[in-house]
Amino acid sequence: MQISIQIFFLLTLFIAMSHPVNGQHEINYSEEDVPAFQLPQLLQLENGKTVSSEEDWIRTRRPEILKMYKEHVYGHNPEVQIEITAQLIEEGISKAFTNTRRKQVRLKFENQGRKSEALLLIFLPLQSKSVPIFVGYNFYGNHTTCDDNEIILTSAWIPNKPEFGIRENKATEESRGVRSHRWSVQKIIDSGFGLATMYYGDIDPDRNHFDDGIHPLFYKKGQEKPGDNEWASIGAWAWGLSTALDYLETDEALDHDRVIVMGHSRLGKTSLWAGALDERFAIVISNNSGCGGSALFRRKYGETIRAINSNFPHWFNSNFKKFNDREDLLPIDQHMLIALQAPRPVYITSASEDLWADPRGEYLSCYHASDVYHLFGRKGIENSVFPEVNTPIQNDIGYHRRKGKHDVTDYDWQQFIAFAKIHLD
Ligand code: GTR
Repeated sequence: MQISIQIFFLLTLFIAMSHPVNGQHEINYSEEDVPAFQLPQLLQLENGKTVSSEEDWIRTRRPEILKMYKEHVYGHNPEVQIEITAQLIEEGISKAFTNTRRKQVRLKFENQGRKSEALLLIFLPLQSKSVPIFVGYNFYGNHTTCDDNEIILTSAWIPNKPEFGIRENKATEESRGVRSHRWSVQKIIDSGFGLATMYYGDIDPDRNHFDDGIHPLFYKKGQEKPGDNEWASIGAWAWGLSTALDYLETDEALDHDRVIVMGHSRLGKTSLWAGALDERFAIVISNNSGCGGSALFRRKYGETIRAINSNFPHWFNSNFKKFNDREDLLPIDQHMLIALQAPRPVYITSASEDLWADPRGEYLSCYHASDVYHLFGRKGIENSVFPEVNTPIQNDIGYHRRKGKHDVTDYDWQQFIAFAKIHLD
């Protein structure tokens, strides 16, 4: 008896160790262990008919896919209208760069006595009209994106990062410029583009709370958190990008038809979702976005649905948790999210060492999305063979796999600028 209890205990321990909880279990990094899978049909309507024209796609298939994403993954954005005001609160020549103008705008959100606000930082070439502009979120506050001392510190909650001088969840002077390597501001300006950035936590702090940020402004009476099929954090961040775009469209210096949304990692998932919801974004760029971004869920390589839902339960809607370990039951996969950008140019990147994000899965999504681009007479990713590192493809679907780690580098910006120049000129 004693022995069998011991064996039972050991067996339980063994099972627990091979299936650790908290989303870290069964992470696969071997191509050989990628399961055989079938992707949901991109070009088959729910009634079984095949999509064969642009019209079929625009009128029927695209709305079908968008609805599935809202229902099962990122959530429906609420239909409530809130009050939004924008105020230009600072303007000047930036001493951190040459030939660069800076503007700072406070966006204020209000509904039924609840308030929240965000700071939008804009850099523009000094002498210019009709400037195309990149817009994207930053992770630690606008002041971390460069060494410009005039940038106003956010008052929103920030995750602590002692090595950046961020303690007690507050922006500090010490953290100015700590993320400047990720923002090639001078290069962007010298190439004739503007850059607008906003701290994503100004819209919704990245923590598993739904009583802060923008969500509570949209609640019905008595509501305390979003419903199972409603937006979570990625949905809110995507909404914030559209709100920033509403403001940019009022700025006469900008070309409103050439606004490019760019995001990295969780914010690259967000840029794809923002581009799917809001077709005013002329180009969509998603850098190293991995699981829930550009990577195919069904490959189960690197981060999985269970892992992401365990570590970040607030990113996707509650319905999405039903697909933990059940990827095959999802009615969508991420080639469809990329296809939702069509026919606009979309650029996806991977980093060679960023296996958690599944670089090959990110590439294959682009490849499988291409049929929709073909409907519009555009060129997607035409070859399923994984390209070498640092060999960008600049078709209407663009892609590169940069050598190195999960990050945004000057090399990435060089390709984004080149891509924008090819497709927007
Ligand atoms: C990781 C997460 C990824 C990615 C990344 C990031 O921890 O698992 O999906 O979003 O964070 O945003 O930096």
